[in-house]
Amino acid sequence: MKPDLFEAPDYYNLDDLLTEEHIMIRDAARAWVKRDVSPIIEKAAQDAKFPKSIIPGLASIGAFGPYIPEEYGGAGLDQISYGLIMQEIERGDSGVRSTASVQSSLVMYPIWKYGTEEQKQKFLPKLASGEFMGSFGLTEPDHGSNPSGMVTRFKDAGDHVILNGAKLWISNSPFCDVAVVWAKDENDRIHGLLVERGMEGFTTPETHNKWSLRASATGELIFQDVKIPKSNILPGRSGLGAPLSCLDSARFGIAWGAIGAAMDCYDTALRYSKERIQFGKPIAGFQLQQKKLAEMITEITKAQLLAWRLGVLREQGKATSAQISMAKRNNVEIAINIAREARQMLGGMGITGEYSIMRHSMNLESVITYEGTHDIHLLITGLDITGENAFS
Ligand code: TGC
Ligand code: FAD
Repeated sequence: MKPDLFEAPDYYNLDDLLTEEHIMIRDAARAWVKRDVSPIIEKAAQDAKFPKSIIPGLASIGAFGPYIPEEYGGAGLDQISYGLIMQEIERGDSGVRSTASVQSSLVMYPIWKYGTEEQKQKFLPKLASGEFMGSFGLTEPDHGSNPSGMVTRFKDAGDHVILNGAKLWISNSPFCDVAVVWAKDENDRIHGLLVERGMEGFTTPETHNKWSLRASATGELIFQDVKIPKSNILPGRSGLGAPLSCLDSARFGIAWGAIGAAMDCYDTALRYSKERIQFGKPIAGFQLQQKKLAEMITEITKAQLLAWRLGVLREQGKATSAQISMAKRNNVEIAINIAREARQMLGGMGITGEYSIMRHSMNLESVITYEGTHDIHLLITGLDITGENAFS
C-alpha cells in the first residue's frame, strides 16, 4: 500500500468551531492512525483478520469509552471529542472504527448507564484498557430490522437464569470476553445480560467469506442452556428502548466516522488527479474530474456541519434519536457515493489495494446496513415528521 499522505480537508474552516482540546485529541488520533493503522490495515483486510496488535493503541487514544467517566477508566471527554476520534479511526478503516464503536457505545455505555456499581467496577476499567473486549448481541437470524421480535429468551432458575437462543452478525464476537446480550424474560420483556466467555453452553463461531469490513471480526453468539447469575443482568433499564439508546450513541459515532472514510477517499482522489497525466495534462484539469471533486468536498463540508451541530446538541442532552438517524443516514450515504466516484477517478488503480478507496467502498456497504439500514433510518425520519408509522 502507498504511504499515508492524508491531509484533512477543512473547506469551511470548521477547526474554528473546535476547542484546543478537540484539536489535540483529533490530531493524536490522526497521528496514531497514520503510524499504526495505515501500514498494516490493507494486509489485515486482505487476510480477513482483525489486527489485535492495535488494541492497546486504540485504548491509548481514548477510543474505548471516550465519554465514559475517568473513575471507570474512560477518557471523560465530550461528545465532539468522541466523534472526532471515530472520524479519525474510520479514516483508517471502518472495521477498526466498528471495534471501537462496539466496545464504547454498545458494551461500555449500557454497563455504565444500566449496570450496578459492582458490574461497572468489574468490567469498565478492563474494557477501557482493552484487557477485555466486548460484543453486543441484538440482531438474530430472523430479526434484524425488527429486533422487538427476538426469540432469544431466559428463564428464572433461582439465583440464576437459563439463556437459550442465537445472535447473528455480531462484531467482535469471535474474541469477545463479555457480550451484552438482549433477550426476553418469561413476560416477553427485553433485558440486557452480561454473558462471559467460558460460561458453559456459550459459543461464538466466526462468520467467514465477507467482502466487506474484512478487518473486523464478525460472528455469532450461541446460547445453549447457558447458566447466568442474576448478578449479570443489567438492572437499570428494560424494554427495547434500552438497546435502542445504545444504538443512538453508536449511530452518532458512525455519523462522524463515515466522514473520515469520505475524507480519505476525497484526499486520495484529489492527490491522484494532480499527478495522473492523460492527454498531456493532469486529469485534475478536466472539467468532469473537477465536477466529481467539487461535489465531494461540498458533501463532506455539509456532513461535517451536520455532525458538529449534532455533537453540540448531544452534549447538551438535546439530540433526538431521529436527528441521530438523519446524520447517520446522510453521512454514510455521502461517504459511499464519494468512495464510488473517487474509485472511478483512479481508473484501474482504484480497484487495487495500493490505495484505500476500494476497501473503504466495500466497508461502507456494511456501514450503510448495520446500526439500522439506510431505509430504516429514512422511515425513522418519516415517522418523526409525519407522525405516521410506516414500519409495519
Ligand atoms: P418502537 O415501538 O418504535 O420503540 C420501542 C421502544 O423503544 C423506544 N425507542 C428508543 N429509545 C431510545 N433510543 C431510540 N433510538 C429509540 N427508538 C425507539 C420507544 O420510545 C419505545 O419505548 P417504550 O417505552 O414505549 O417501549 O419500536 P419498533 O419495534 O417499532 O422498532 C423501531 C425501529 C425499527 C426504529 C427499531 O427497532 C430499529 O431501530 N431497528 C433497526 C435495528 C438496528 O439498528 N439494529 C442494530 C443492531 S446493532 C449493530 O448493528 C451493531 S453494528 C456495530 C458496529 O460494528 O459498529
Ligand atoms: P433485514 O432486517 O432482513 O432487512 C432486509 C431489507 O429489508 C433491508 O434493505 C431493510 O432496509 C428492508 N426492510 C426491513 N424492514 C423494512 C420495513 N419495515 N420497511 C421497508 N424496508 C424494510 N448486529 C448486532 O446486534 N450487533 C453487532 O455487533 C452487529 N454487527 C454487524 C456487523 C456487520 C458487518 C453487519 C453486516 C451487520 C451487523 N449487525 C450487528 C447486524 C445489523 O444491525 C443488521 O444486519 C441490520 O440491522 C439489518 O438487519 P438484517 O440484516 O436482518 O436485514
